[in-house]
Amino acid sequence: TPVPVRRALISVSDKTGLLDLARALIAHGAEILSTGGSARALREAGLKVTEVSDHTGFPEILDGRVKTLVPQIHGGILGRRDLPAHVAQMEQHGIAPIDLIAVNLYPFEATVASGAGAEDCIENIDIGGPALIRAASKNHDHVVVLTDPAQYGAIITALSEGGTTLEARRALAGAAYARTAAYDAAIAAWFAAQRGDVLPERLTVAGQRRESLRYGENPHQQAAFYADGSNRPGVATARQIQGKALSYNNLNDTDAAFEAVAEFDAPAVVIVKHANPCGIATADSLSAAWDLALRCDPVSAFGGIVALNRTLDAEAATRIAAIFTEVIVAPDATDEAREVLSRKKNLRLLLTGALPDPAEGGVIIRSVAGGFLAQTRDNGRIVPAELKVVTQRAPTEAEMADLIFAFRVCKHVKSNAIIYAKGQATVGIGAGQMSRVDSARIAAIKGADASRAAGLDQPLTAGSVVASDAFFPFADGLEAAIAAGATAVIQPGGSIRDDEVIAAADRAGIAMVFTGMRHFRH
Ligand code: 93A
Repeated sequence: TPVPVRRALISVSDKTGLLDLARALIAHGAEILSTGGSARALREAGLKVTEVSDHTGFPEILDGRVKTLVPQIHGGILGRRDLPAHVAQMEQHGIAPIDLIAVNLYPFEATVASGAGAEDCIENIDIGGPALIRAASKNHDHVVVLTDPAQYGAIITALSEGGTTLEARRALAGAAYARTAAYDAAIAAWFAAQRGDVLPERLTVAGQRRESLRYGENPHQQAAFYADGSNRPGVATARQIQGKALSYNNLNDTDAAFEAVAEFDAPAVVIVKHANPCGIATADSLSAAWDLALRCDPVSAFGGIVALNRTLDAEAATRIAAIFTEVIVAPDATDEAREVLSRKKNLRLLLTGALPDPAEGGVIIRSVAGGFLAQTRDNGRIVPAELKVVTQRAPTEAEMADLIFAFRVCKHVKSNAIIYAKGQATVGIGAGQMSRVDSARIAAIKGADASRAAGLDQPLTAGSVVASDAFFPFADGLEAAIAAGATAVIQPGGSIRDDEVIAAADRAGIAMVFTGMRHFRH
């Protein structure tokens, strides 16, 4: 049988939906108890409310640090209505039962995200709120616990049907403990970060489900998308303007594409398939960059994910929409560009508002059997001044610009990664091979295919530069690149056979630079 609400406690920092909830409670005969700010908001809306301090006869003290941490409140929440001894004790101490609490917490996460100082962050650690939530959740046999305005609607409906069911209260209790766990996880992470300890002894990963996905990588897998509260610009901050719902694979690929495109300052386009770029270019305009990115592998680009690093304009939108594209992601889009894309009903357009900072820190998580691996983000970025020329010939200025471009691309291509580039555009990408020499060969084959598709008599890799995400263990990978026509090479260096590799480069008269930094991506 549904349980009605005779007395409710409302104490919320986020006042969204507060008045609708309170009106419904009052309409169904409930008395409302509330703390300072929440009570004020209710009174100002003309609703009848009792201050917690009037109810308990004990004032809010210590700047509000102790508002609800009193026996009259916690006894009213925790007392079992089905145990005569509990009922008797509550009566003896003048404790009135509280049947519903609506509590959301001091905005600790948002305060940290705003860059506030330590004192401010600490003052935003809520103590009384989690205590209320945990108490009400424990006694969910009798008490409803609301921790999120998104939950109010269903409860307002339940009230009009006579009260809440045990099943509903149990679901809310589970959600409430997940919320307080995530809250404490955020606090623990903040303390660790204060100590400069990004990978602490205990690491709790918390997330808020953004959406349930139709399935995972495959239809027999369940999946959901969680946001971690960091608000890093990208899939988690994106607004979907049009198109079908995103799939798990779409989100994964969109993330890869958007992280990659953020590496470049000039107008840039990244086309991703199966988490690897199949074309990346920068140019004077997005539409020119699109043409170059598409040229790299027009076959693979079909059904791809396209990321752009600035506001999408109508011309670029028109060209991209000319081929089948699953997702376009950009910081923003002009009205004209949106109009162009609106004719492609299934195409998803995501606007993120901003670009992620590739140099930003942060922790990356990947699950393994029995646990997970955590590492700091690969925010390494090579700078020209730190590159070491190791061959007799130094790269020309144009070669140097392409070498830096190609190595930035490497960071976003699965290992073993070999990238041919010319004129700030990839012209051959070898990704995810178990041997580096195979990646070099595949990249050259892709380059030859692209050249044929573009109707060129000379392969695009002729006169290109080549980047390798890790050192060449033998000269063979380099020789494959030389055979494809590369004239300059960028690689981390550090192999015990560096001398052989440098000698092979010198024999061919090509230039080579060492970065001293590797970009494995697995
Ligand atoms: O300062 S607290 O840790 N001590 C308390 O006793 C307490 N009771 C409720 N924080 C406490 N709250 C929190 O106050 C609630 O979780 C809510 O976020 C906030 C609502 O305060 P107000 O109604 O004054 O805006």
